[in-house]
Amino acid sequence: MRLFIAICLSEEMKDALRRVQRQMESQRVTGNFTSAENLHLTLAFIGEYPDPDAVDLPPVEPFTLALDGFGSFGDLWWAGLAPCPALNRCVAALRRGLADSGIPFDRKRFSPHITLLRRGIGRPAVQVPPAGMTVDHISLMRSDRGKRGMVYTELRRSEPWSSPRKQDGV
Ligand code: 2AM
Repeated sequence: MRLFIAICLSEEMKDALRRVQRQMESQRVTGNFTSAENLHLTLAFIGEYPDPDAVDLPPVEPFTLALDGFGSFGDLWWAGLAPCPALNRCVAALRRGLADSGIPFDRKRFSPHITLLRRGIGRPAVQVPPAGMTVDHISLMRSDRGKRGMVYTELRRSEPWSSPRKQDGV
């Protein structure tokens, strides 16, 4: 089973990202655009792993994410996020938990991005509309190759956050 951990995006965020994709299309940029249902923010990529139940998803103290910026890694084009220390803390806690439980994951430095286009041809110049969302959980996702591209399925969510005293079992 191919697994990763992600933040699933709100409809408002997806609408804003679809608008960015439409700007790219109107500039005759081509490639594999991520479908609206597949837009997500990856926090940790596990890859092939047989036991999804072993993956611990730490509760997330709610925080706000906001779209900010646009760029590319080679021919992969992405929308970025405003700097967010709470997001970085969430990813650090998640990755620490994975490491402690011996679950392998891609240890490349976290570089928050939402992939909009893969194998892009052209040089888009776009405006990313303002959009934001509150994040109160993270999701364990399964990735399968479907007939029309990748299919991402949410397997499980982190438990809701409760106050630190409760988290410590006090
Ligand atoms: P990407 O958007 O930059 O391609 C499912 O494959 C998700 O995991 C994608 O969002 C992908 O990121 C991300 N991912 C991170 N590391 C990966 C890796 N080594 N191989 C495949 N996908 C990876």
